[in-house]
Amino acid sequence: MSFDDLLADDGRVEPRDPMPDGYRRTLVRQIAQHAHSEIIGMQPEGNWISRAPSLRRKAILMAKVQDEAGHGLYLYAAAETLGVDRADLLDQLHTGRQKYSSIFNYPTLTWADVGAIGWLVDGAAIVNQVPLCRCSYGPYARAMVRICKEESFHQRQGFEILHTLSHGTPGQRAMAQDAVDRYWWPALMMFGPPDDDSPHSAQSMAWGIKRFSNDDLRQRFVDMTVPQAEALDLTLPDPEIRWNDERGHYDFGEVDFGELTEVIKGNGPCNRERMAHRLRAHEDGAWVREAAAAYAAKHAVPEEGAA
Ligand code: FAQ
Repeated sequence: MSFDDLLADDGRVEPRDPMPDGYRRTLVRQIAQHAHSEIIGMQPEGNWISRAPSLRRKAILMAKVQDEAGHGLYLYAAAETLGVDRADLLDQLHTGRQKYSSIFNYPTLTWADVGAIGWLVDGAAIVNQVPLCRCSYGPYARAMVRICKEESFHQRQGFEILHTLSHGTPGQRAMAQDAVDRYWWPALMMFGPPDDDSPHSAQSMAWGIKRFSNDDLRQRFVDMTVPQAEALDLTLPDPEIRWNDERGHYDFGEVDFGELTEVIKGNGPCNRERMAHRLRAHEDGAWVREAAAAYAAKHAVPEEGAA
């Protein structure tokens, strides 16, 4: 079946199928950015592992951060099915030629930020990623199924942290509210620029890579989150949020996309720190990559038909 017929039939494109160069390039760009986000996304929460308020919270947080590493690895593996090399993708991240999500350039100042990341950042990630389980490219879609299951668990974990804090002492409650105040707008920016300013959306939707536009997903996230904020007894820092009966959605205030542009350009509060940490970790891990390569060379299974 041709590429166009396959898409028209809502089929899945597999690695050896013919595909236009632009489709392949778009997938590599998006999957690599997604993988990089998972890996850099370990840093803000990793910052609290040694200071988690109890052994139970520490064990849960370590498991969550490890899950993010796993997500990065499935996604690099999905990108490799498109004929690119993982080392090359990492090099593009390290030299600033490939992006990662803006959200991970914000600091985690208090323990409540770990709750806000779980609730809002994983919550936004789920809204964005559930439709990607139906992405036209098979390996990406299949990776997303497992990732979404784990992200749902992460989101509940963040909600539970905030619920405990918001029903705790006045100081804990204030800490939870402050975290939500700082993370709300950056979470809305995760969905990308508005549809009118999104250069890739139309083509990505035509190719069945993205199933919904950035603004549609942002609205879906607001609609899902407002009732959850009520359940937490916390407020969202936007006085314009109100139910609109006519639209059947919550209205909300204007997102500062100027801030998103600045963060993407490298001028967010933690961009430099995140990249410096990432580079250091990569250099420190050189011996592991060398050992793995030496082991693989020693134990290589000869290909069928080889002498
Ligand atoms: N940050 O034309 P569009 C997670 C870039 S969740 C940085 O709209 P597109 C889980 C975009 O790349 C976070 N850059 O682009 C977790 C493009 O630049 P380019 C990761 C952004 O691709 C939770 C340009 O702006 N999730 O990690 C952002 O159609 C907790 C124009 O934009 C994914 O990556 C941004 N927010 O739509 C981990 C999901 N927004 O490439 C740890 C998959 C846009 O031309 C802890 N990705 N840009 O140089 C997607 O769904 C899409 O790529 C979008 C952007 C929606 C992000």
